[in-house]
Amino acid sequence: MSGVEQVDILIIGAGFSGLYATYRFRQSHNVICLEAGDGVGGTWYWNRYPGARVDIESVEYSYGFDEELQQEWSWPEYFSAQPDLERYANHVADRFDLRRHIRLSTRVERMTFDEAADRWHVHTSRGDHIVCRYVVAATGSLSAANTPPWPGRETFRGEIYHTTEWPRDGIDFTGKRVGQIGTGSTGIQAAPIIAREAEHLTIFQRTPAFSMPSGNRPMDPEHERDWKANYAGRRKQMLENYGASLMVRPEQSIHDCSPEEQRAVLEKAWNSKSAFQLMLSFNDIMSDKSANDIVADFAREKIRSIVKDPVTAEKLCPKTYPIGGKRLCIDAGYFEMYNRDNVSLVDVAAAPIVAFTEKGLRTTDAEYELDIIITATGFDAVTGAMSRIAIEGRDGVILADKWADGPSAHLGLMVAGFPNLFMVHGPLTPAAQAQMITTGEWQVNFIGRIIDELDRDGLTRIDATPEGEQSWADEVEAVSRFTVHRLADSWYNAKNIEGKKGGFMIYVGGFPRFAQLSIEALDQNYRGFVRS
Ligand code: NA7
Repeated sequence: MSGVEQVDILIIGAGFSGLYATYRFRQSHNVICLEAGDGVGGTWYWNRYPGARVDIESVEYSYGFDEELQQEWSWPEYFSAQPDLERYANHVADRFDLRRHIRLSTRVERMTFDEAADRWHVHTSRGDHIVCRYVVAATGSLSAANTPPWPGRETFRGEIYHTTEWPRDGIDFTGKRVGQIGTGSTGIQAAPIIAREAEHLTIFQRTPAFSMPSGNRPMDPEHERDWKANYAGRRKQMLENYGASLMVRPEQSIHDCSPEEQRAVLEKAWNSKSAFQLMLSFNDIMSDKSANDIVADFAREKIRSIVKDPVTAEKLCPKTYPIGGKRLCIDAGYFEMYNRDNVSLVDVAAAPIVAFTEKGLRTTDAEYELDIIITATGFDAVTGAMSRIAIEGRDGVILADKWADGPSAHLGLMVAGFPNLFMVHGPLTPAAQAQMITTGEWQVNFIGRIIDELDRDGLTRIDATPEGEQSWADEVEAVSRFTVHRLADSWYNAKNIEGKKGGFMIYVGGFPRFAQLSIEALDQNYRGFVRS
């Protein structure tokens, strides 16, 4: 036996998009799906930190490809917790008999394109060598951990965990002095739960976050029945909205309202039990800085009214970027947590962390003694997962080198010089701006159309052209000019990691425009692509 396996389509990742790709492509092709984890679910497999929960309603954040699945599955809460999402991923893998195509605990390490044969050679951590016609990379936009660069990690006598590499058996915080670095969506979810267990929790904050209460609650059976009676229409409607969700912006400008009217609308949104409603209160919050300022003032007022110590409250008030400029966080008792005696806040923007020490963490002005350190420091987002695989395309070009100054990808789908390699939720797609499961299904179906048409036309290769990449880069840049995202440093624009280059990592023109331009490119004789 040569040890070399042959398949038509190789899928990387058994997260929600990878699972659907496995389902979709095995109907017409021979497929294999490789997954680094020892279970399916991707994001919802790895992120098992306490409080991990989706911030989109689960009736929306779920698959729409199979009506029976929609009808039989029940979400226990409005915003599902990680264990329920992981359970759902496992259910889907079993129900559709996907496991026989999935190889777990198998990390793709290296891939090379054979130009003479139009085949990818894929090598894994377990020594597999698989040759395939197409690769579908469903590697996730938030899957490569961003680990703080400080020296001394090996000298620390306690334990260190990144939130996205959480041990399956959990962590016992009882009686422990815990330090948590990072106050993004993840940190804000985890901290209140850790605080309840730990002897003391010290939060190391570089930038304070805007957050609104999630309003999560047990599923109302009437709400569930209503969704189940209308799923087909609603899924279709979702794809017609900016965020591939039924959450929509009203027509009204904040400037058309009196201060009293503004306040009443914002107060209603804050208490709406509908995450993100605050950002959807008026039509201009995300595009007009002066409109945004009014909402940001409102959110800061809320922080000051919740946090009793005025010095702590002031430190928690974001003042350097617009609300929603970084993704709005959704919390369950985050600001209230600072009223506990066993929680303290350290401003590491004023005195940055410089090292791990034997006893804990050292900043420029103090040392903090800790038993457990949690790094809730986010991700080498969007490009990290692909750049960490040695992907060699045409003429020996390595993908990470090509992306050294920032990612390029025509329609966020294909990189010129890397034929037959498709990305789902790749760089320059509406990742995180649009509900990921539904748009992942859409992108997999779009890739399906491309492969079917290659087969139909007797062709074996598709590549993006440099002109295609440039036209998409221009579109990504043009639409980003109209949003307040430009005014915040975040993983959206590669500014969450020192030294990382690149402009806008995601497409902020909305899902319908993204989909329309993608379809038009194919309809117009594969504009921006070359097929052979
Ligand atoms: P985020 O949103 O990137 O947040 C990471 C947090 O970690 C944020 O507060 C960062 O501060 C902080 N951070 C990162 N590096 C450092 C260093 N070196 N020193 C101090 N603090 C640091 O990641 P999340 O995991 O919370 O959320 C990611 C997405 O998941 C989110 O957008 C949702 O879509 C779901 P900073 O703000 O950069 O100053």
